Amino acid sequence: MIMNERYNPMSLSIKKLLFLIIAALSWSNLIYAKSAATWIHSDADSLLYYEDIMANTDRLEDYEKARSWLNNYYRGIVTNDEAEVPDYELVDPLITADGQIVKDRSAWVSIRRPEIIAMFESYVYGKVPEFTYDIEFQTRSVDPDALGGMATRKQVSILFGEDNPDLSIDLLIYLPNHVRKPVPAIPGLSFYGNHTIHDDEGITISQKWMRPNESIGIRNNRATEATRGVYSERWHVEKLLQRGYGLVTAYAGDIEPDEHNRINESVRSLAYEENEEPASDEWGTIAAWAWGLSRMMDYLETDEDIDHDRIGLIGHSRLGKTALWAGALDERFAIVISNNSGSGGAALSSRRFGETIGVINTSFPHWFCKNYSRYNNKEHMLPFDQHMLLSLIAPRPLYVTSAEEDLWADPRGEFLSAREASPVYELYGLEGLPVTSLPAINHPVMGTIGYHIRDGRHGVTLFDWENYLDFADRFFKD
Ligand code: GTR
Repeated sequence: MIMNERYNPMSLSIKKLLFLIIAALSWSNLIYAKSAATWIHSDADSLLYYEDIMANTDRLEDYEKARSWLNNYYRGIVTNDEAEVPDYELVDPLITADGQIVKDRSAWVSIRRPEIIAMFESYVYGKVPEFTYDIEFQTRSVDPDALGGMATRKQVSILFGEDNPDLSIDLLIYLPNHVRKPVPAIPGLSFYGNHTIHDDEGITISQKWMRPNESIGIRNNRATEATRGVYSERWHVEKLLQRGYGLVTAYAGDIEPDEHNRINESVRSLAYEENEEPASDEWGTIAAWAWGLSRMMDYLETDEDIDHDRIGLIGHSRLGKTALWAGALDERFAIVISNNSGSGGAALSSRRFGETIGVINTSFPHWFCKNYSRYNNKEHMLPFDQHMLLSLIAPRPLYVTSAEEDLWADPRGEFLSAREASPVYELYGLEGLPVTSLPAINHPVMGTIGYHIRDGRHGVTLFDWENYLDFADRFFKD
């Protein structure tokens, strides 16, 4: 006999039983959830809880919630007070992992330098995986009579093959007309495109995705004509040209857009299958930008108007962090200039002054490799610090700059870092930083490491440029 379940008294009581079991379970779950909430009462517990979610969840909503909780938490414990800087001890760049003292250049080059690079690759910026790619340089335009005849303007695109039609690094190059070629040149990336560095109408306006910024005319994540020249006061193109230097720039977003989860529009996509993600020790955005700078260098080495041995790299802020990492890895950059690079750049992390590792990893989770977040709030466990990044530039000239009011970037921490990189320069018989205590405001000091702290805020000024050019002249001009 076929029974209709709905009318079967036996089945009804089973349902009731089931209902009671489910209700009891949910009730006990409620209690459990409540006690879990009480259990997650201390910041330490919440930290573990949200760090775990941020590292492991696939759900965007949960990720964002965890990221925002962590970011608020880490920002809440930031200090700008010297009295609150914890005791810390810096790792000696000249003692190897197994405790040997590095006494000469050959031990530095063959043992310690590679050890330090490996640490920064595995725990900070991430290593570039092995991959092959096509590369091609295409000259888009040359104007020998730019800026009223003062300069030759070239626009050249670096392309990555037919399979990647949307990927291009578009270079803008100004070369001084009044000096004999080849000229020394200063490459550097920009935040919002080539057309922002000068109001020269010959510069192509970038059509790439950009971070929102109404105040400079970015609409719907795209640059507009209103964006032309908005950052000219950061670049001082004419000043560089007058001093006999060429300027080479590209938009950082050509290499990778500065936003979490835009890896598909970036050079990093060249290394992965669709939906494949970088491993925890593989490159983040800063390392991708640095890789892009090396591809720009590949082009520059083919340009006969530029002296390939006199190319000095500059970067400001997040792009200052990038310049340091690119300069550390790629020794073709003959000088490296870090302008207000701060946390994850020149500033020491263990001082925990201004922006900390926890803050930066939760504000910009894409910048570093995933492993870097192991040191959120755990700076005392770092087996290295940023002075060791600076030491990788040796024996090449390095210039570090701070701004007095830019406490977020920890001016003193940037200075100390430059000072603590000096012993590696001394191994080469060179003077690193010529002073041991923070110089007065607006008083540059220059050894093979140069440093100044200028008055004012985060930014790049004419004063900064004048000192960079004076510094470059010491090494690039007879
Ligand atoms: C800030 C960030 C800094 C610095 C700066 C910039 O928001 O906290 O590390 O890189 O951006 O790039 O302008």
